Order: sequence, then C-alpha cells, then structure tokens
Amino acid sequence: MTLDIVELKRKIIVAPKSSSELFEKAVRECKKAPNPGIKNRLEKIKRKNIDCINRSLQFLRRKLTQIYARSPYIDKLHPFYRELAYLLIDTDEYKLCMSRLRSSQRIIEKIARESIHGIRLAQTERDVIKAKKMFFGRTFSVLNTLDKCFKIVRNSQLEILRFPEVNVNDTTVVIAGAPNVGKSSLLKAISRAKPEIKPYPFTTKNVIIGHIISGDKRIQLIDTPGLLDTPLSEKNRIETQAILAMKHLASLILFIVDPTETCGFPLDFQKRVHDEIAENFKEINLYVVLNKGDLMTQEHYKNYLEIFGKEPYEIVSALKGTNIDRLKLKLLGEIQQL
Ligand SMILES: Nc1nc2c(ncn2[C@@H]2O[C@H](COP(=O)(O)OP(=O)(O)O)[C@@H](O)[C@H]2O)c(=O)[nH]1
Ligand SMILES: [Mg+2]
Repeated sequence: MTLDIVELKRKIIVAPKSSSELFEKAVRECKKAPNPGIKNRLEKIKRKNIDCINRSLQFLRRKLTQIYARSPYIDKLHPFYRELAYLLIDTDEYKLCMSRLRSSQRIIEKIARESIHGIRLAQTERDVIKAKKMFFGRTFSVLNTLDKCFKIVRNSQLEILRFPEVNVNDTTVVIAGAPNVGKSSLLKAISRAKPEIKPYPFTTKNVIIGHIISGDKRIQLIDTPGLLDTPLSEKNRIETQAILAMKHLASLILFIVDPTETCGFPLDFQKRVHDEIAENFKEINLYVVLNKGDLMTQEHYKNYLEIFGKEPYEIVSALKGTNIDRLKLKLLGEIQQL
C-alpha cells in the first residue's frame, strides 16, 4: 500500500526561507547555555562554550534532519503523484538538495567536534572564544551554500502540499463527458455522502470526489469539470499532462453522454470528446453511460447508436434516480475483475 498523501503532507516540515534565518536561530540556541557552577574561570568558560556549540549543533541537526527525512521521496510516490511531481517541481534539483542537506549536516557535526576539541585544549580564554567563533564562522559558510537549496526544497514542498488528496488505494472511476451532460448530477446521485471539492494542479479547476461504499468495497468517483469535458487537443501541454496523470489513478472511465443534446452539445461533438479520451487513456476501460433517460426518445437513442456505434453500458437518469442503483451494483461488480 502506498503511503497516503494526507499522511505524507502531514509529515512535511517546510524548509526555512533562507539560511540566515536558520543560522540566527542556531545562535539563539547557543545563548541559552547557562553559566556552570564552577569556580575555575577558564573551566567555566570552556564548559559554557562547549554547551553552547552542542546546543546549536543539536538544533541544526534536528532542523536539517526534519527537512530531508520528512519530505517525500519522489520515486517512492504513487505514479499519479510522481507524475505530478515531475510536472510541478524540478525533481533533479530537489533530490540533489536533499542529499546536500544530509551531507552538510555531517560537515557541521565535524566542525562542531573540531571546535569542541579546540576548546578542550585551549590554554586561555581567548583561545576558547576563538574556537567557538570558528564553529559559527564555518557553520555560517556551510549554511550559506545551502541557501539556494532551502529555497528549492521549500518551493517544492509547498507544491507537494497542494497536491490533490485522492485515495490511490481505492478503485477509482473517473467521470468524463461534455459539459452539462449530467456528470455532477450523476456523481451526487451515486455517492454516499456529500462530494468533496479538491483543486487540481496546473488548472484553475477543481475535481469533485465522491464514494460508493458497500461492505468492504470502496469506489472513489472523480468528477472532472473543465478537464475531461472538452477535446484535450484544445488544452495546453502542461494542463494536458496533468490531466493524463489521471491514467495512473483511473481503474475505469465512465463517459457520460446526453443523447437528448439538451446539454447544448450535439452528439458528434460528444463523440469527439469521447474518442480523444479513449485515445489518450488507451489502457483504461471506458464505458458509455447515457444520461437524461427521462427525456430520451427512440429517435435520440437511434441517433446515439448511429454516432457512437455501440450499446451503452447503462442508461440512467441522474435527475430521477432511474437505474442509479443498477449502475452502482455493476460498478461494484467490476471491482472483482480489476
Ligand atoms: N432531465 C434531466 N436533466 C438532467 C439529468 N441529469 C442532469 N440534468 C440537468 O442537466 C444540467 C447539467 O447537469 P450537471 O450535472 O451540472 O452537468 P455536468 O456539467 O456534466 O456536471 C442540469 O440542469 C441538470 O439538472 C437527467 O438525468 N435528466
Ligand atoms: Mg459538473
């Protein structure tokens, strides 16, 4: 089972805006070191400064680890999210930066060890302060070289946090079809609870998610207003790729047709949309559902058969609720075969 996207998002600790922000916090941690209750002045200063370095080191170690260990591995993402990630973020830079955070943490640990060693050997107060300054000076340089990485990682993380939350482990039925054919009405009629609205990357559009639940069987239904309702060839490249990422998600596509054409789109346009989707989602079964059965005449049906050239998977009326339960049972039956 792939880790749930909600869980992945919850784990993310967003990288700081800049390296100086992190450095300043590390210096603040150092200043929290209390005065040790020792008489010998040199020993006292040594202890305090070692404590200071350790506090800063622990802080930086924690922060850096949090960023790289709690951010998702792109290649371990579910293919749907992996494809979106490759579209949305510079994954090469992201990966490179993650490993740089890791190695920089080790370098800072080494600097700390050397500085602490220097403090232990120090003969004078000045030598102690010099060793401490060495720690902060070198740490600052290391963090400085990470500045660009913090920005890259931060932006990537913010993109990932905007990924649509779909359940990749559920059987997924994607609903397609021209505008106004009744996709949303059907989703509402067939779903158990109120559908959830989720934004879709690269578009100003949302997807709407509903569920059919029967015993231990779950089907996730995705309505795609504005995405799979017009020919893909009329969309820009990125938007098309983002839509095509759905092929990693969809177990089957329900293509809704309005044979009455009251949707405002003639059947030959609806067929064009159908053919483009079928062409682009070759590996996925596509079933035609005729909607608005309540308005459909013999004439409409004949016209449909002529243009589509195949019997529909089901004829329903989302408005009247006709054959909705039958469609639901058929879909639940499909799960076994998927
Ligand atoms: N007569 C009739 N109208 C329907 C049916 N399903 C949807 N509609 C109407 O068709 C219009 C578009 O429906 P909608 O679900 O928004 O279509 P979408 O754009 O494909 O999501 C609305 O006015 C619905 O009330 C149906 O089965 N019969
Ligand atoms: Mg709609």
